[in-house]
Amino acid sequence: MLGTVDGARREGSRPPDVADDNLYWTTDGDPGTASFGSYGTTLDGFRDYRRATGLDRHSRFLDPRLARPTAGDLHLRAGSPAIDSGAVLPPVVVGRFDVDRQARVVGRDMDVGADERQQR
Ligand SMILES: [Ca+2]
Repeated sequence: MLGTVDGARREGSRPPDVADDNLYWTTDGDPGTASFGSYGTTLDGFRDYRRATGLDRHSRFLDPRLARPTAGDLHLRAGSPAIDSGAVLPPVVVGRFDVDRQARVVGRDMDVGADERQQR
């Protein structure tokens, strides 16, 4: 659940200045086996990636509790660590609606990712 930084994409030669407050997960749930691509280099392991890049200081590696990811349903289930833990960004950056064209903020804060869980 990582967004892109337009400036970094244009630059193309260095990692983004800011990547933080993300939620990462792999199908095996092991942060040590996660691979992170960074401008031609692959870094293995969540801890090593953060150490090498200085990015994602406050990001977490947790099961996001997606509804049915193997069926392509990436909605958040109750108890997801993504709920109400998104970075506070203005609507001009994230829009007013989530991926389902529903309210972008429900509850205390924005959820991490494209979906905003509508049920409380
Ligand atoms: Ca929320």
